[in-house]
Amino acid sequence: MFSRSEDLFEQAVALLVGGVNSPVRAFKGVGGTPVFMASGHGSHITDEDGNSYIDYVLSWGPLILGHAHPAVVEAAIAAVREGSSFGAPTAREVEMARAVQSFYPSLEKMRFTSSGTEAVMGAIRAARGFTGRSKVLKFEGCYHGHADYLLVKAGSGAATLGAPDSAGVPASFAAETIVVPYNDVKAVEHAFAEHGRELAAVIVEPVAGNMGLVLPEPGFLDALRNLATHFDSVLIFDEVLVGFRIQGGAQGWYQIKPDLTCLGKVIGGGFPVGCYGGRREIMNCVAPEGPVYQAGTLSGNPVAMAAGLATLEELGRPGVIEALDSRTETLVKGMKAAAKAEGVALAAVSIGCVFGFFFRAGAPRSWDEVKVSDAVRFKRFYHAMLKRGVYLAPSAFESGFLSTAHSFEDIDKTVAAFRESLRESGG
Ligand code: KE4
Repeated sequence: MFSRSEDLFEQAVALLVGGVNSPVRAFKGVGGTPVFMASGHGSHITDEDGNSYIDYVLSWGPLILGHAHPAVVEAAIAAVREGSSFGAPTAREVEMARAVQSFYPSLEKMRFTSSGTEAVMGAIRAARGFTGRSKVLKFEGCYHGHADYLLVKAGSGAATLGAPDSAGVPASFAAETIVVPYNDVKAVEHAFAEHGRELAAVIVEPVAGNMGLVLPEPGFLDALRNLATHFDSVLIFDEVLVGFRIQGGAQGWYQIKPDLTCLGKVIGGGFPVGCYGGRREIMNCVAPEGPVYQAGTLSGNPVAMAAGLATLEELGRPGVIEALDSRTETLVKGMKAAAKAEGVALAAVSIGCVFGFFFRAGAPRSWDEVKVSDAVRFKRFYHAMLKRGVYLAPSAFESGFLSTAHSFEDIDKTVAAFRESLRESGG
């Protein structure tokens, strides 16, 4: 079933660290050989052995229209035919900024980058430059890319590998980062009481998608907003993962206006992209307007902008996002019903078109509650689903994503596979 992937993996590990170009792809969280993908169309992805899967990873979120959507493919081809990069300003970047601002009005001014990590680095540096302070408050289990000072009790691949605190990060860097549990208002109040006037920024995934899917409890985001305002710290919403997957973004959904927002994934339509932006007076600290330097050879790349614009155009069509949310709800309802029928303790959650599930009773509120879910069972379950043609993130600490290409037939098949896999992975 996977002989070509096994052969390729053997070659890959001799050349690429762990055989992959991003750790979470290495299947360390689920065991076995990573599946090498060859193509994707709509809601399906096909591996090098010809096995086809309903894809809920979607390149870790970007492919909200599914694989190889005609509008995105045509836009990218048309763009690349006119040149792949200029290292000069282009009309498309202006058009893209206007499109992003129409979805996210809080981005008064913005800057495009080539990854979410760079967007977060830019936002943090702008906050430090604007406030003249150095400390940053983050939350356990949240992942904001691989910048040194944020690889402290991080989620996603760092949590999957059991290395939430990366080697190679000088203690002096980590010392500038204060970490408290997600959803713990008392801990945040305490951190501000102790360090408030030293805090340049509070960065949060307003909906946490990198420890599985953990939703903010009522009052949590309000507390961050009020405390950041009171202590003149910059509130940064990292919406790289949930951006455009929740109507109005997490900031619109929960009606909390951050000072800066980080975006990525969806706005590149599958091409390298990131974006940070927000209050004009903060963003005007960034070069060439101000003294905070941030740059990038391929920032605002014309092909990525074209693919992103095509994506946002499709997404903005009437009823598209609502239909996507409704299918996501249908999927999660089916998961819950399957778990109930099989007598399995399962917490399944969704918001917009992002979902997550945990082998435990009750939706977790924090990393401490996530990490006690049954990750061993998840490993057995993961391979049972893979065998049945459903491709999930190879980690218990990631979220799942739907696209506009996922049909109700896909969802029915997924729910049937879910129930069989619960049974098979039991014990
Ligand atoms: P990138 O540098 O990977 O484009 O974005 C970093 C990032 C920043 N903020 C949030 C909330 C993110 O989720 C991410 C990246 N997400 C992970 C998956 N959860 C990327 C997958 C990977 O690392 O291979």
